[in-house]
Amino acid sequence: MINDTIAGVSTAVGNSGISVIRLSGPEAFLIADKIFKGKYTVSEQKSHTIQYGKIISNETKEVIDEVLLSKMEAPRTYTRENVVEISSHGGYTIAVSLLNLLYKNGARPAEPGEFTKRAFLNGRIDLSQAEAVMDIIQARTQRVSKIAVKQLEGSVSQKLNEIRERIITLLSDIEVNLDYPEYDAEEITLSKAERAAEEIINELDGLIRSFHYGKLLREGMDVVIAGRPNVGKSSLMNRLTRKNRSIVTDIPGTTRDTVEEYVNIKGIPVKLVDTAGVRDTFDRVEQQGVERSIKAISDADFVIILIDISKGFITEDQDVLNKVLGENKPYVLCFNKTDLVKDKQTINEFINSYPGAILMSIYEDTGIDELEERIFGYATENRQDMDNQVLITNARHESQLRKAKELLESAHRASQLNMTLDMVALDLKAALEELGKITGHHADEDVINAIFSRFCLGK
Ligand SMILES: Nc1nc2c(ncn2[C@@H]2O[C@H](COP(=O)(O)OP(=O)(O)OP(=O)(O)O)[C@@H](O)[C@H]2O)c(=O)[nH]1
Ligand SMILES: [Mg+2]
Repeated sequence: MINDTIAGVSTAVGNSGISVIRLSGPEAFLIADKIFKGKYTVSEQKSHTIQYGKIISNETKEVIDEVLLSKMEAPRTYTRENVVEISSHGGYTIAVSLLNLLYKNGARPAEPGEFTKRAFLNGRIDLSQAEAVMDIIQARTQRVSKIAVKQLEGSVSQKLNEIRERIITLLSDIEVNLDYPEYDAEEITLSKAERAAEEIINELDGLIRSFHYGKLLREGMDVVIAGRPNVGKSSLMNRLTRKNRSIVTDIPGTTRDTVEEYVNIKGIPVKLVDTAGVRDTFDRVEQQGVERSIKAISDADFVIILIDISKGFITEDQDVLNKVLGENKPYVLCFNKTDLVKDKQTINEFINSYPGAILMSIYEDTGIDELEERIFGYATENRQDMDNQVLITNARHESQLRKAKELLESAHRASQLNMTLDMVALDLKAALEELGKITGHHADEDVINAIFSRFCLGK
């Protein structure tokens, strides 16, 4: 039972137009009444209305600020508890004095994520929805926030409940057979279990597969620009970020370290990494840069290999390509500086020898759109329709789904091999538990605390 009242600033700390201080718990109205003077007391005020008034220190009688106070009576509130929100002028010092006043009058400082945790503990949302709240706050592109909002509305929870429901139905069939063996032959129930398990595995598989796209959307994708020196890597970095982020000169070996910058490519958050040109060198600084380039390639989700078409595809280019192939990374070849090649014949030969490569001139701004399209295409792999499906974006959820799938596979094997129904039931029950950890039906306290501690204060 939660019996204390918490308070916290829900807006960003610093100077702003207004700041909102939130109180939640059984004493919220009583505590607010001790420091608020308006036309009505907070206890008298109608629920879900706002009133104007003053915050007055009950020790010094000093007016702290003039405010608007919203009253929301349980259970129709964010936490399902009595909630008061005070909108004050947005200065840091005012927020601090107001909070201190609330603490002196019986509230306790809210921990990070504690308001949302209460919404979870009071049964308003499940764990996957609470995690979606944090994803909405942290979303880097609109595509990501759209998916998080769907999860908050319960898309993941609904899907999981459907799957849990199917497992429960199967389990109850098995229980009936165990209790009344005269009802059905055990083999019939076993073959029923085999089919049902197969269907459930397919459902789980679909969700697990959606995580590839979901993860890219949520965490972004690391795209590395690689190539030998002087091919235009830093120029491409600057063009894609629309900033003068990297130094560009005609001296090979200009970039000595990896340079990172975030960009939004058609709704996919991308971390672009410009690297030092890869070549054999005796310069010790450059050597270290080259080592970093190679490390960047091995950490990449996708590699852009840039080639200077006016110099042809030379051994050093092949070395870079071999590194990328050796790491088994998805990549695209871009032949840059086409503006320097006047004869069509050479260009055509390149296209024929390297199908799928992009012709590019950063000077003439050609090939850039095609490159962005290619990066987006890789991230989504024709998965745009997935925006409208249930999408797993959370690594914790994915790992629970995998555990549940393994247990169902074990149940499937057991029924296939005509083992006892008891053994099948055991696996199914364990799978239910693993799924329950996603929504919080079965989550243990440590997991719950770890999840909410990553929230920001006041949420
Ligand atoms: N003609 C032509 N020159 C280009 C093009 N793109 C880049 N350059 C020039 O190529 C030279 C090298 O460009 P950078 O972007 O510094 O090349 P880099 O690959 O980062 O080189 P390192 O950092 O030394 O590895 C500069 O003089 C650029 O202006 C292009 O599309 N056409
Ligand atoms: Mg460079």
